[in-house]
Amino acid sequence: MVSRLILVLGDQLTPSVAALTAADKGADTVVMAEVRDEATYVGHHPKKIALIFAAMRKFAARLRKAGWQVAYTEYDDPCNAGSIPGELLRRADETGAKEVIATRPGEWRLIKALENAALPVRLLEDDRFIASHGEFEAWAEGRKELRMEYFYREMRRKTGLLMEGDKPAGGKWNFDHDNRKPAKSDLFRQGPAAFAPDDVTGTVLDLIERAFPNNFGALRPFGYATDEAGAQAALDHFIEHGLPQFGDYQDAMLTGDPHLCHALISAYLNIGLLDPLETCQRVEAAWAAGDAPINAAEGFIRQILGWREFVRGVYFLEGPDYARRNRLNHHRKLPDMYWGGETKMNCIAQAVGQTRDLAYAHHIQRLMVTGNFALLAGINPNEVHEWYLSVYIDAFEWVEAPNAVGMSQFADGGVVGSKPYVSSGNYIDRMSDYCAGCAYSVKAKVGEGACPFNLLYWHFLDRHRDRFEKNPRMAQMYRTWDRMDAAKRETVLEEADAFLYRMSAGEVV
Ligand code: FAD
Ligand code: DLZ
Ligand code: SF4
Repeated sequence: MVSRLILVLGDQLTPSVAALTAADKGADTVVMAEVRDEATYVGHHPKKIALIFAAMRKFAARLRKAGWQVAYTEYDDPCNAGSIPGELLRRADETGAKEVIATRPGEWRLIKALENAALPVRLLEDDRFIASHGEFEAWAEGRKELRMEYFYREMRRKTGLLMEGDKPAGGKWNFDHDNRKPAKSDLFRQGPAAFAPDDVTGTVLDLIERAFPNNFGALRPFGYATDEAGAQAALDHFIEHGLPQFGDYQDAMLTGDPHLCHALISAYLNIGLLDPLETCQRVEAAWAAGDAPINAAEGFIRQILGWREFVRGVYFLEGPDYARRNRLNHHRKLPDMYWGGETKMNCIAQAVGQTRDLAYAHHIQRLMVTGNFALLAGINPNEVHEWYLSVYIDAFEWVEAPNAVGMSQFADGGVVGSKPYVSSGNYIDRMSDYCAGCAYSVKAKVGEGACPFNLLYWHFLDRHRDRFEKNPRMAQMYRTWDRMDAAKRETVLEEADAFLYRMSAGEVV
């Protein structure tokens, strides 16, 4: 029998991934490759490249130990063809293979590259998700609007997670209302699990340091797990220490505590070291054992069973142009402060600073600080998208684009969310301690030192009045704006314009 090539990508590190399940261990050759094209399609955070390369190397070793023939290409191998299709071709020449079996990648760019490869590639559905593409499409069919909440309920029914018969456990589908406590610095938290780099990871860190010296972000210290056992240990750590308070403090932000009670497992889920359904089942079991309250377990399970599955469905349903949409016609350049440039806005400095150091920021920092500001300031969503795709350890387009382009920038015109996530400085002040250490005053609505979020919030509503005025969820905001004294409204808009002008001119704002 002629051998086939079995492609395993850097985010497909699951022993039961579709291409491996379809392969013949005795005859086929697994192809894994660290390549320039994947490492540079955006300027990934060095920690992200390190995680992927180290986890790929360990996964290849694991496959070899289990009896697989693995052709693995390291980044600095002089024969490295530099791209996934190039490496497939090279390995086909070596082995005489005439066909490739691959699990469908999580990005249209790479799907197209494989479809156009010089040898036939059979793409299998990636079934490491709770909902198949077919199920999502069937659910979406004929709906005027796609709303996560309804999809999530379907998924609860399908999996039986947190269900008592056909009723949701605790009597409610969604406990979000109980999940909005601001954190205080005396809240006791264990901190995240940290993993000292072993020899494999250490070698990769040295490579990344040499090969990507100018990428935004700190490579060291590196504390991420790089194999399945480590990822499971990180999940155990979260269930024991973070989950009980996850619900209460899900939206909170605190200086000096980037993680609070969050799980830090998105990267492990996204590269295949953790299984989403098993992760939800572990959390459900903790709740059933009395180790976590319902608002925590439901809040957490909703993120994975609801949001994660929903955004993946949207990305593939909407098609290859999704990540490039710009329905609000925003064209301003992403300011330097997103790349660590100086800013007087403490909330942005905190969110960007920890992103640079850790390749991590939690959901509310991404949505209501960096995302909110970019949307209010009218930044080009393509640049915002590339930024999110670059700087986070967990960023893969199928999950990043619906969150960044859709949920956070409303650039999809309302596919992911029914209204834009915008807020003035009040929200940030309520949920964090950032404003106390800021050069601006969150209480000041206009004038010297007024918080830019306060000015830009009204500027955003005013410039998009035609689109949002009739949205019932935004009517109240427009009523408040309209009740404001006309002279004050004019001042707000003038000051917002002046702020944007100064920001775009490169002044430190
Ligand atoms: P927790 O808060 O502990 O949540 C648990 C898990 O739920 C996460 O690990 C993640 O797998 C899942 N989850 C939570 N929220 C979402 C969501 N909105 N969409 C999908 N899954 C979710 N998540 C990514 O995995 N990759 C991305 O590239 C990404 N980009 C984002 C960009 C923006 C602008 C925003 C607003 C959100 C983005 N998210 C992304 C979602 C979310 O911020 C991260 O999943 C989360 O912060 C990861 O940290 P955690 O593991 O500590 O999550
Ligand atoms: C993100 C990434 C990086 C940085 N490097 C590689 C690589 O060298 N080889 C590889 O197989 N995969 C890598 N990846 C993950 C891919 O970019 C990912 O599979 C696609 O973006 C689809 O999700
Ligand atoms: Fe951010 Fe405004 Fe608060 Fe400063 S005052 S931290 S800019 S919300």
